[in-house]
Amino acid sequence: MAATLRFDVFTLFPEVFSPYMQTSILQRAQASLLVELQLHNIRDWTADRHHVCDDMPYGGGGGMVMKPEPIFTAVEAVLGAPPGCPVILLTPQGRVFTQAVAEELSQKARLALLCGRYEGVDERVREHLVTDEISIGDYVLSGGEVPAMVLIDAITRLIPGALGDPEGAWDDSHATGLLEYPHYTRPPEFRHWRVPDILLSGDHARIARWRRQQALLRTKQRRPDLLQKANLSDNDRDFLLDLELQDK
Ligand code: 9D3
Repeated sequence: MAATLRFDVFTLFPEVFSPYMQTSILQRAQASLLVELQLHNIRDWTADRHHVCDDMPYGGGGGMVMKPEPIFTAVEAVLGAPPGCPVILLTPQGRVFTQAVAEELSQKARLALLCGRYEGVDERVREHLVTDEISIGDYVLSGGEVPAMVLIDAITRLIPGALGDPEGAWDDSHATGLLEYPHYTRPPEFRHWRVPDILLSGDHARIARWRRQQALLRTKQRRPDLLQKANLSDNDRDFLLDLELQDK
């Protein structure tokens, strides 16, 4: 089988990707040719003796800006001009990455991920090379490498066959729109803390109902915003109404 999704990552720090890409799910997805990852060091595409990738901002001010030439040269050498696939810039100014964005991107055959460093990239890269800009949330990181790994991880999990268990992706909290119910494993008692009896009962219908209610309770307590969009049954709504009455 051919690779179903190919990532081309353009970065000044390719070495930070390898250890994470060797962890179980990502490693297996690559071994089974469901995803392919190619790392490209932008510095390899500089034309000057000192391999300079950054320069001072026109107009002054602090910080440095990534130069356009090595980025255009790298991306066009690997993907052609114009590139025939999305070129995603990881930037604090992008649209926020969500499970819905991961699902959208998992449909593509190839994705180029461009990791910014310093204060950012020359605006001509955004205007004439980049097709999409993504942020992973409102906090300040040092560059786009960790965000690129976040995308690769979340997108790879959505490729059919990437998880050992074909049901695996379905039960994920953000796939159902609710937070997860609590999990327990052996031993049944640890430091006098017991696993809830219902989980030991073998009554699968009651267990399923308990888990659903725990998921609803947690979501209401911690992420009430998620309940607005969640797919709720009449039973779910009854349970949530009861919670309001009891004020749990
Ligand atoms: C503190 C510097 N900021 C104001 C002058 C601008 C800024 C530039 C570059 C802030 C962060 C970065 C580096 N971050 C990323 O490249 C980045 C990022 C992030 O910081 N948070 C969430 N998602 C992303 S995606 C890329």
